Amino acid sequence: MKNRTTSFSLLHMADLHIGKTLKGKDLAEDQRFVLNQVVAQAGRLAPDAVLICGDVFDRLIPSESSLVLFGRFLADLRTALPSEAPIVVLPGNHDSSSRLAYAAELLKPVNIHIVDRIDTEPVAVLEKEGARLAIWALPFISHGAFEIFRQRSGRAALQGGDSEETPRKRLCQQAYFDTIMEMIQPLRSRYSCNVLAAHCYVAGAQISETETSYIGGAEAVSAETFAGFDYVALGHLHRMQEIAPGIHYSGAPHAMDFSEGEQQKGMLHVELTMEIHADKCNEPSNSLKKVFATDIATTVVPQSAGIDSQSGTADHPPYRVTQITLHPLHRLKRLRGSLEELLRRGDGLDQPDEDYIEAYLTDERQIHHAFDDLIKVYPNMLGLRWDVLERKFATMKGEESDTACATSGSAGDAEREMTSRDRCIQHFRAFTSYIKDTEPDEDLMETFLSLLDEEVQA
Ligand SMILES: [Mn+2]
Repeated sequence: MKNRTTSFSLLHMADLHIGKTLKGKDLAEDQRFVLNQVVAQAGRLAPDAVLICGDVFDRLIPSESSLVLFGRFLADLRTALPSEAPIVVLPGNHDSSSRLAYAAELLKPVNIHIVDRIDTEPVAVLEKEGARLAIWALPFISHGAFEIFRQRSGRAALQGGDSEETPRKRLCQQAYFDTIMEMIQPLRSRYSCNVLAAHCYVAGAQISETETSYIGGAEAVSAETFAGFDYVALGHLHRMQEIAPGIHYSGAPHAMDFSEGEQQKGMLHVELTMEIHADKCNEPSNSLKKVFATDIATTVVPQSAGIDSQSGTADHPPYRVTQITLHPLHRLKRLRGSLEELLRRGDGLDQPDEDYIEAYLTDERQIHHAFDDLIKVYPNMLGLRWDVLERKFATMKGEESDTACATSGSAGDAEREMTSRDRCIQHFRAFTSYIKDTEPDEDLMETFLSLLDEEVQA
C-alpha cells in the first residue's frame, strides 16, 4: 500500500524572563512588545503546539505587573491558536514551579499545561492521521524537585559508581537526567514521534559573557542524554543555537543584557515530517516507529526560502527548523569612544537614538559630568563604563592570578586562604581609594571585613 506523510509543527520558545530589569530599567514595555509579536506569529503559523521552555519569570516571586503581563500573554496566545493546540509551559531555574503552576488545574481544560513536577508520562499527545506525537516536558531539575520525584517513584537514592565519587558528583544534572531518561526510554516506543522540552545546560553549548558566571561543570548534561528523541526543545541559554541535529536552544525572545545585544533573537518553528503506512496507521507500535527511523531517511523536506533549514538524518525523521525573528522595541547597544566622539555622533543623528545604550568611554581620566552630558543625546542610556577603570581592574585580576600561580604548589591551603583574604582587603582598599579619592575609614573597613568573613565561612 502507498505510504503517506504527515507532519507536526511546534513553536519553541524559552527564557521570557518577564519582570527583568536592565541596570534598574524595567523592561516590561519591551517585553510586552515582543510577546505581542509571539502571539501574532502563533496566529499566522498555527502550530500544533507551543512549548515555553522555562524561565517564564525573572524571579521566584514575580511582581504584580509581571503576573499580569504573563496572564495577558497566555490568554492572547490561547485565543490566537487553534483550541486543540496545547500550550506547554515549564519552569526554569528562575521560576518557582508551584507559583507558576498555581492555576494549572484550571488551565488544563483549555489545553494549557503548566508542568510543576518531574513526570515520566508525556504532558500532551498529538494525533494526526494515526501518527502520535508525544510531548515530554521536564522542569528545571533542582535537587529538591529530583528528591520529590525519586521518593514518589520509589527509586533508591543516587549512588556514585565507585568510592572515589563525591556526593557532589552524584548530585549533578547528568545523574538526574540519566535516572529520568532510563524511566522514559522504554515508554517512547508507544509513540510515532517524541519531543522533549527541558531547561538545562547541554555541554558544548555556546554561552555568553553573563552566563559564564553561573554555569559550571556540575550543571552540564551531555547531548547523548537525549538520544532517541526526535526533537529536543531547550531553554536556559539565551543564545539561539543548535547543539546537535534535533537538539536546539530557541534562545530568549529579546536581549536581556548588553552582552546579548548583537545576537539575533526570536523563537523556532519546528516541523517534523513522518511517513505513515496506510495499513498501519492504527497501530501505535514499534513497527510504526521503525518506519520513521530508517525507511524515510532519504525523504527530502522542501527547504523554505532563506532561513535556517535542515532535513532529517538517519536517526531523525525529516525535520525543518525555521528561525522566527522577533524585533525589539529598543535595541541594546554598546558604544565606544571618547566623550567628545560619542556626543558628536549622537548630535549628528536626525532623531535622538532611543536604543538602550551602554557607553564605554576611552578618555584617559574620569569626567564627572559625562553621564549628564550623554543622557541628553542618548535619552535611554543605561550604563557608563570607563576603559581606564576596566584596565585597572583587569591588571589587578592578572596580578591576582599570577600570585595564585606562584603560591600554589609551594604554600599550604591555610596560607593560600590567608593570601586570598589579604588580597581581597587590598583590592577593596584600592577600589575605595580610587572611587572616593580617600582611604576607607575604620567603620567601612569593619563592615567590609565582617561581610568578607561571613562570605568565606558560607
Ligand atoms: Mn535558566
